[in-house]
Amino acid sequence: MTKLTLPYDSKMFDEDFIFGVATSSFQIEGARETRLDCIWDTFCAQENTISDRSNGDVACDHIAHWQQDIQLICDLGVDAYRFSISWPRVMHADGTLNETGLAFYIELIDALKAKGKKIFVTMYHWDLPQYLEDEGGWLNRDTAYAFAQYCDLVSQRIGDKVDAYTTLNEPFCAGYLSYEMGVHAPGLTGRKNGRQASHHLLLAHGLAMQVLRKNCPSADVGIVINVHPGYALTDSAEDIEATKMGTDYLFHWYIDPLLKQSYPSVMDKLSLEERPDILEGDMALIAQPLDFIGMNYYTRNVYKMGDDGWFEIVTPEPGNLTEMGWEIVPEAMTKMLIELDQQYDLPPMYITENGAAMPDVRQGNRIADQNRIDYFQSHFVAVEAAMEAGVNIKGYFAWSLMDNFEWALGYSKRFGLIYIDYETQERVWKDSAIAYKNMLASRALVTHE
Ligand code: GCO
Repeated sequence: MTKLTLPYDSKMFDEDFIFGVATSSFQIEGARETRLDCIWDTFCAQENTISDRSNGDVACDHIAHWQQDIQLICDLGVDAYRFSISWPRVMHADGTLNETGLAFYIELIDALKAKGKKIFVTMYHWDLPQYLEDEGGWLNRDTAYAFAQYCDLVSQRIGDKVDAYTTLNEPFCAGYLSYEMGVHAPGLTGRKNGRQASHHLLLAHGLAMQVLRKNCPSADVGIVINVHPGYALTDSAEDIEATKMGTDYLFHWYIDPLLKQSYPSVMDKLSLEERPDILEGDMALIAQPLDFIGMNYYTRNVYKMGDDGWFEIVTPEPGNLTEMGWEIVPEAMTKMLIELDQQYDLPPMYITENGAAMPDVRQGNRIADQNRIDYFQSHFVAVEAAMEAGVNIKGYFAWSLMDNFEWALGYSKRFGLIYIDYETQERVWKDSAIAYKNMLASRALVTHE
């Protein structure tokens, strides 16, 4: 097994650079009977939504195994744990707190704190309570206010125990994949739906920023977005135009409102009926000052112009792909980080997710995932190169602590450092977990001047 290494003088070895692991509530928790239903429960129960027809009822049964999972986090030697709070676990449908649900997170946070871990809490990783979806979900503007209220009640209680709050994880997925493409819960389609849901998500972010800042003055507050750097299939003017359209529509749509108080000009290509309803003052509300921005990076998108004058994403050729069919292009990560730094007045950044699904095979108690180690290694080099170029990156979180429910692909894709045997709930260290642990331990040998 080759190791994960960083050069001795790596900026990622700086004392204040944080390494972590990340998860999300619906993907790991299970124990569905102890919370309200969310849109993913409903979606999973429909036909042809989840490739292996699975659901989140049990998942990694983290609610029962959380102490063991904290021990894994400690044994890995990471500095920080990024997880999300399940809205339907901590709130009742009448808008009051569910004390039992909240007690779970308080115990989890206190135990992590006692071990000296930094806590990065995500308030929304896509598990919208079904009772809110019944009222229109993210198509209903009131959902943004309900989100702010949930953030208010929860943060009054966990307040400054948390080092960093993230309002939303990936509004692109929660808006576009869920309300426009229909591939994520609640499975709606249409441009108007996607754009409107995305706008309300961003509005929810702005409202929650204000609340979290007020309640938790010593915590950092920000948002996590996913980035897909765009590349043109050919250097034809059409493909270059398609790349700009695609990148604007799928990526800048979610970052421009935060940092520039506007939507990108691809909005002009939409008919009036397809554009989101935006009320006066919304854009200013969305563009709250951020303490940090989290970037989730996995791959790039290659675009070509479609016959209808709209962009198309080109499926990558077989070869250098992960199990998701995603192309492995670490240099696109460096290029994108540097370009973003030039294009925007960015707050400090974290890489809040990066990792790979691989065709893991368990042989006894060994999972020899050299391919995942190689993925991490090449992306460490990519982050390092961006930092060398002057980009302010404060930390890196591997996705994911353990194998989990990969949304529409169910349990068929494994992203974990730790392998989960879903029959027995046994946790098994993959080679990549051992390599990550060893790399983190090697930091102790580095002296800081
Ligand atoms: C996302 C989510 C994670 C996914 C991961 C792999 O980026 O889509 O934050 O929940 O599991 O990214 O697809």
